[in-house]
Amino acid sequence: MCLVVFPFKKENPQVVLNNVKIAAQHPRVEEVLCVGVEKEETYRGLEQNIPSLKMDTNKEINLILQERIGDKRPGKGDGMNTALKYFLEETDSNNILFFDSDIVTFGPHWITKAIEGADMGYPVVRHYFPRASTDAMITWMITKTGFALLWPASELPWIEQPLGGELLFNRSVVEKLVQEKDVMNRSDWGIDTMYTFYTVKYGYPMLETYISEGKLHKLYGKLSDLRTMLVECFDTIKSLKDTSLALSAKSPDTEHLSVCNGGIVHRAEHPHEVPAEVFEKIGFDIEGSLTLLVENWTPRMEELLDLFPRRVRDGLLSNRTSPSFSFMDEHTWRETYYVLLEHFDSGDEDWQELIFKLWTSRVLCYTTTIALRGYFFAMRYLYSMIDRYMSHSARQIIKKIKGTDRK
Ligand code: GDX
Ligand code: MG
Repeated sequence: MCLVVFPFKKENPQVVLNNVKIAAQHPRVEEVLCVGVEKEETYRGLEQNIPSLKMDTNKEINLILQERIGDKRPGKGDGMNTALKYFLEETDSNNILFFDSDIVTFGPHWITKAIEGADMGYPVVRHYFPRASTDAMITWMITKTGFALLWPASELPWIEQPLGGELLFNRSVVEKLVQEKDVMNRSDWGIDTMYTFYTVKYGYPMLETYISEGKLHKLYGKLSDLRTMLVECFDTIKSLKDTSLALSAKSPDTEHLSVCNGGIVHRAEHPHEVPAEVFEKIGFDIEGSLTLLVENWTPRMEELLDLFPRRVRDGLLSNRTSPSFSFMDEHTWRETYYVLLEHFDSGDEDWQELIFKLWTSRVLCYTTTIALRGYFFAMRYLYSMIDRYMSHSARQIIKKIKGTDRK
C-alpha cells in the first residue's frame, strides 16, 4: 500500500482538495498526507474540508505542518523531508508518492502508473511530461547542463525531468535518503536535485513514466518568478560538484568511467504523444524579461564579471545600456557555467543577480535563435546540446586522468 503526499504552500484550496480526493479514492492508496508551511488560508481551507473527504472516501487523510529539518531557506525541501520521516515513523506503507498540489490535470492513472512501476520492481519511479520548448529552462540550462558537465558518463544527464516533483520511492530508498546529510539539509528548491542525485548514486533502478496530457499548473510570468529556484538549484549542483558517483573498483582503463559513471538501470517510457497546446505555448513573458537584464546593476557585479572570459564579461556588461543576449550561445554558456561552479556564492546578493542575468541571457538567446524555429527543431537542439556537453566534458576528464597518470 502507498502513502500519497502533497506538499503545499499558497495554492487554490479547491485544486488541492480535488487532488487529495482523487488520491484518496485510489484503491492502492492507504493514506494521503498534506504538508503545509504555516496555518494560512490554504491550510485552513483544507482543514475545514478534510473531515468530510475522510467520510466520503473512508481513507486516512492527514494535514500537518512541515518541520524545520534543513539548514537552507525553509521551503519545499523541508516539506518533502518531513513527509519522508512521517512515512517511516507513522506508516507501514511500502511506497511513498509525491505530487505537486497545484496540478489541474491530475488523475488516478498518475498514481496507477507509478505503482505499476514499483510492482515491476523499480524502487524509484519518476513522472515526466511533454513541455513547451521554452518551458523547463532551469532543467535544461542548469540541471541537465550541470549533470552533463560534471558527471558526463553517468545516467544523470539522461534523466528526462530531474527536477520533477512527481516521484515514487519505496521504503528502502527512503531509509537511505533520511540518513544522507546533504539531502536532509536541503530544505529549499534544491531538494529535487538532491533526491535525483542520491538515488542515482545509490544505484537504484529507475523508471520514468510518461504522462502525455502534461502537467498543467500555476503559470510563470517573467523569468524573475524563477530567480530563487534558479539560485537554489544551481547552488545544489555546485555543492555536489566534488561528490563522486564512482561505485566500483578502479582500473587504469576504466578509471575515467568510474569517476563519473552512476552505472544504474534507467528506463524511460517512450513519449508517444504530445498535446497540441505544448507546441504553441510560450513558457514565459519574453518582453517583460528583457528589462530584467538592464536593471539592478551594481559596481561589484561589474567587478565580478572580471572572473569570466572576455566574451561573457563584455556581452553582459553591454546590458547596462540596452538588452543584449545573443552572445550567450551554447559554448559561451558552458564556459560561464565552469566559472560559476568555481566562484558562485549563493549567499551573496551580487552573485545572485549576476547568475540571474547570465541565465536570463542564455534563455533569451536560446529562445530567439532556436525555439522560434519550432517545437521539434528546439527539442532536437536541446537534447543534442546536452550530448555535446557530455562528450566535451568526458574528453576533458579523460585528458586530465591520463595527464595525471603520466606524472
Ligand atoms: N510544504 C511546502 N513548503 N510546499 C511547498 C513549498 C514549501 O515551502 N513551496 C512550494 N511548495 C509546493 C507548492 O505548493 C506545490 O504544490 C509544489 O510544492 C511545487 O511548487 P510550485 O510553486 O508549483 O513549483 P513549480 O514552479 O511548479 O515547480 C515544480 O516543478 C519544478 C520543475 O520541475 O521545474 C516543482 O515540483 C519543483 O520542485 C520543480 O523543481
Ligand atoms: Mg507548479
